[in-house]
Amino acid sequence: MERTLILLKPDAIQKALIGEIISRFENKGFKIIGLKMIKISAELSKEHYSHLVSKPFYADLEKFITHHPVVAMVLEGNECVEVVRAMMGPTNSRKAAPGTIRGDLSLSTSRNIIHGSDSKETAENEIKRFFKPEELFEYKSCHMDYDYAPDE
Ligand code: DAT
Ligand code: MG
Repeated sequence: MERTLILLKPDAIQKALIGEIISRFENKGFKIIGLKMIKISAELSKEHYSHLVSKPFYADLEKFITHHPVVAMVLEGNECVEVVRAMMGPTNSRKAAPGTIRGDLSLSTSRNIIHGSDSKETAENEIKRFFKPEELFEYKSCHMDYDYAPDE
């Protein structure tokens, strides 16, 4: 089953949106198989945002993401990488459609509430970066108790 890494960024936590966002993923049908609050180190930030370290906004991004707690989460579900990216909306929250997480909860690009892996390959690397194998859990979810669709 496909997995993806989510970070609820400091702005989501400061705006008391943790429950709101987790509810969206639970309601959609994704299974939370890992969940924790962490502080990201400068080293981890540079690794996670290696595609952005040379950008002019990187210093602000690193300061923002390392000075405050974030919530890290692994979701599991059919095609969850792509579905979560659609639920998030694009990087610039002002361009994100109403109904998406960024579209409903932010007006910003640099403070855009949430990170979600952008491909299956990235997701595998990011999950290993943020979670030890023993921090991920297998359990029976309520979706197994109803007559769910065969592709669900
Ligand atoms: P995404 O988070 O949608 O995958 P990304 O990987 O290109 O986008 O960038 C990672 C984060 O870096 C993004 O969520 C917010 C910040 N960022 C990206 N482009 C930015 C910009 N032009 N100005 C300020 N911050 C930016
Ligand atoms: Mg990205």
